[in-house]
Amino acid sequence: MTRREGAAPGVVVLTGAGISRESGLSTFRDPDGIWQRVRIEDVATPEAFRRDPARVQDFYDARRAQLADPAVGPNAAHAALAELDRRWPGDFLLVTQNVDDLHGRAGSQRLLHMHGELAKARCLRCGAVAPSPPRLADSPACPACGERGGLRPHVVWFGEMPLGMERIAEALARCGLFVSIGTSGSVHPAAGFVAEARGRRARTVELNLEPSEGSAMFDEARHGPATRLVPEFVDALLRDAGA
Ligand code: BV8
Repeated sequence: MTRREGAAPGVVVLTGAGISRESGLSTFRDPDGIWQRVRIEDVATPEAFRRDPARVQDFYDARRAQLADPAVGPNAAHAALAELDRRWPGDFLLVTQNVDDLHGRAGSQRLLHMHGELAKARCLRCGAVAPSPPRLADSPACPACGERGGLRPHVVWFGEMPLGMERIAEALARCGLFVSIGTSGSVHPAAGFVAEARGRRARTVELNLEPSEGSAMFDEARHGPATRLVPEFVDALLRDAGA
């Protein structure tokens, strides 16, 4: 990466469940993945929540409880992206599909959770978003309006509009480098971001354990565990930028 006229290009990073795999969290579509154990239609759609709210709350309560496990924490890939955020001299945005809190705990600041966050709950009555109680299945009261039993996970289900799409579109329109890390490229609209970046002549790089569904769209693809690939990539990027 050479610096253009002294201005560092804008960087957009997209992450998926693969970046949290070495922290002990399951991915979705690997052989031991979450969607191999439960069906999306049963736990991750508004229809599922209307049909059987207890089952959906239990599904997210169990995943939220994992985040409280002392054995689960940010890994070297999360830490490297937080360092890139701190030191990159140009525009930077980390867009994550993940609902875990590991990027934030690693120190990432310019961070956007496009599929929401397990650690937050949203009130169906007043719309307030606040830190989630450990278990929503117990129908806790909304801290803003006091309504009991009206809290849902602040997570984007299938068929719901992802969060921050305007900010993401602006960042992709301005970026000179798009890096996709730990995602199978099977969920839209995130899977389409590489095409948007290419359309703006950005350099596109995939760092993933194995080729994703969209691998052919990337200028460059490196395959291996994120805890090895991401620190290496970030070190080289910062070195080339003189940052
Ligand atoms: C919407 C939160 C419209 C919930 C999630 C176009 C074409 C086809 C379908 C659609 C389309 N447009 C819309 C759709 C429908 C749908 C969709 O994409 N369906 C797919 C399944 C076909 N999309 C939607 O419904 C989206 N909404 O479009 O709304 C709209 C418009 C107007 C008004 C209203 C609505 C919403 C999608 C968001 C759903 N919520 N997450 C939760 O977490 O429970 S998405 C879900 O998949 C996951 O949560 C995850 O975030 C996401 C992506 O998965 P990945 O992160 O990629 O994980 P995966 O396991 O698949 O892959 C892991 C990768 O890591 C693998 O490649 C593996 O090799 C790699 N890996 C493993 N270990 C490592 C590693 N890499 C590095 N190191 C390692 N150690």
